[in-house]
Amino acid sequence: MKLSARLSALAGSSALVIGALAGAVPATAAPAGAAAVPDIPVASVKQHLTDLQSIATANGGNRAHGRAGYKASIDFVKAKLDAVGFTTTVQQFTYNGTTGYNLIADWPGGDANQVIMAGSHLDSVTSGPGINDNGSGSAAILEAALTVARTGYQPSKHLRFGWWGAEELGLVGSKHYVNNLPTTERAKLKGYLNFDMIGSPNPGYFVYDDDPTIEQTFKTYFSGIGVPTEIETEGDGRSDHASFKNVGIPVGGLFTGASRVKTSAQVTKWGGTATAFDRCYHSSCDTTANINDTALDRNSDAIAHAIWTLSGTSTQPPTGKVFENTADVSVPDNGAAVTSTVDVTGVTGNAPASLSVGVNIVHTYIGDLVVDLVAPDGSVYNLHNRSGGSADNINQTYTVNASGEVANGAWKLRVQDKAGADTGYINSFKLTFP
Ligand code: DTR
Ligand code: CA
Ligand code: ZN
Ligand code: ZN
Repeated sequence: MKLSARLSALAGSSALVIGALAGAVPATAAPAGAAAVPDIPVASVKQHLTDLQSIATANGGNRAHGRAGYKASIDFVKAKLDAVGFTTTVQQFTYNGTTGYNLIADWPGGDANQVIMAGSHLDSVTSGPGINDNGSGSAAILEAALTVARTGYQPSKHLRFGWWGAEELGLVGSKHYVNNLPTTERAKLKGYLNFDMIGSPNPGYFVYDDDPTIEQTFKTYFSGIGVPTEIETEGDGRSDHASFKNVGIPVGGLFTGASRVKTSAQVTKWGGTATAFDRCYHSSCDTTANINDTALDRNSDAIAHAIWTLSGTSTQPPTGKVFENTADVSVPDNGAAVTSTVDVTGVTGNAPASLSVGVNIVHTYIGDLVVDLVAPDGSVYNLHNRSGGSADNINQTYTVNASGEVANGAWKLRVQDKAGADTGYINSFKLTFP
């Protein structure tokens, strides 16, 4: 029974709804298929190491923060990337009273809201040229970047590469980068891959045990070439991935070992000797002679596998995945809120920026109603807030930016009737991934 005299509906809410669509959300193009992953020629990676060795030799024997050899290393890498079409930026910072440099290189194209980044620190310690630590990681991602350009790879996601300064002084460069990255930009980083020491002379094959998708991507590669891997146990906090992990960005990476001694079980697994993985760690003998070519080749190819695999498809859930609850739920007149739940399963990653929310509520005065979408973690997205006056029924598809929410879990439609004399029920609640 409608009351004749009623206050007009409250002003509309500043809902997170981007726009209420009358029809279904149009299907987006299927994500591009993964391109074939090219082999990374280890000879090319080794040539970069030879060049970095020459830079160290010409600049006092090292490529350390604040020394001429470091800036020369940055200029060397930047020139190669500029020549093949990357958009490069040199980011300056100050540490210990001296200027440091990060090099960021973006490959034009791909979804700017979904960025995959590979990074390595380019600085050495002052005691040597730092060819394994960390010319190896720097040279491998450089060659991966050059291969992207050479093959004209156009991934679904946006590709970014980073070479960090002053890692040896405490992850200084990567911390500076992350600290100066706006929150909105951090949210776009769907994965950071770190490569610090990947050519150790007495190598182990370690995979960081951080983001499970990234970890599995590396493990799949190595099992595909018949090389057993182990979880990197001492990695936490020990290299630049920590800067990204500390702000909630998914991370992963590879490592072949430093001063720790290879166990006899690991010798059985990987060959080599029960001595340090890298006996020249942070020493003057960390030269081009301090590299195991097989390890460098395998890890360079693993890097390419991960970059192509993680960037070649969208993290958006499969097109047209629908989750619906059609059970009727009575809405008490001027009473407590009630809910209808859908359990989303089998969807990797986060929900999309355009999550389609189908709402069908039978009611004789929709101005009484407050309708919210509640995400699995409890986040509330208001869909309807007492608008519509005496109109009957809500039968609408809303589009919600739920990209900050993990897709899998129990999503709820919450409805409350906040005025007397009219009532109704939830007829159906549907989530459709674009
Ligand atoms: N801190 C790195 C070397 C290093 C030592 N343990 C790990 C574990 C994972 C990655 C790197 C490292 C350096 O000296 O640059
Ligand atoms: Ca190769
Ligand atoms: Zn080091
Ligand atoms: Zn290092």
